[in-house]
Amino acid sequence: MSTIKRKLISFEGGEGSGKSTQIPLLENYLRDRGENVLSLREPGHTYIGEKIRQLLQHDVHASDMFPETELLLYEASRAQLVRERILPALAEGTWVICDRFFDSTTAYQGAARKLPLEDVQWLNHFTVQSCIPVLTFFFDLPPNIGQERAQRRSSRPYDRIENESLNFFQAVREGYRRLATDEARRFITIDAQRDPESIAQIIRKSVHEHFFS
Ligand code: Z5A
Repeated sequence: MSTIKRKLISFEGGEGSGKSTQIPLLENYLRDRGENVLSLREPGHTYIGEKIRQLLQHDVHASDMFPETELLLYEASRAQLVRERILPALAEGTWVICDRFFDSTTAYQGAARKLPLEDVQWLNHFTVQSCIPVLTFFFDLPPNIGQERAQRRSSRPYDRIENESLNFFQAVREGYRRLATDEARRFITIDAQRDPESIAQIIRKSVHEHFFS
């Protein structure tokens, strides 16, 4: 059980906040130290999870999805990912870096969709049990800046979640900020408007302090 707690790190934040830019840099840092690393994203990264991701984000016939259905689909994808990929990797001593994990559900389905927080948290717990990150980096960014960045990066049409209003994404950000305050020992808030290299330095320093010193 101590292995499970030791090497799981999650990256959280709104769209375009820089998570996928930073994850490979942390991977390189750990590999340079001789560590094995597995990076995963949510939803997805299992056969079942990728089917769920397609349904959640890109299926044009799924636009009338109810919030409760959405919540359960994210949890179903995560339940598969934890058991099929994360726990076996942790058991063999591999580091696991998750691009989103259960805090996304608290922020998006809890704070923004306004599903009852105690139900969301109960389901999160049911899904991951003791598989909880030691460290969670929260990339804090005004949502309009995240949207501009994401638009600049790709000209593909918005997916079902990206189509939500700015108010929705503001509620997501507030949800994350509450989590970061409530779980201050696990969360490290990063000002995502900083330049990528200084963010990478903060992440390396935090990982070093938490795991190697
Ligand atoms: N979701 C949910 O509702 N409930 C859940 O439980 C879970 C997920 C697990 C998954 O999105 C969607 O599912 C997500 C929440 C919901 N929807 N939204 N919104 P996804 O996997 O498709 O994508 P994402 O997680 O939102 O990530 P993203 O849009 O790819 O953003 P990112 O990875 O954080 O950002 P990035 O790709 O690293 O950077 C974006 C651009 O900014 C890029 O051009 C970079 O070069 C640039 N960038 C990066 N860092 C910087 C800095 N520091 N300065 C300036 N520019 C930068």
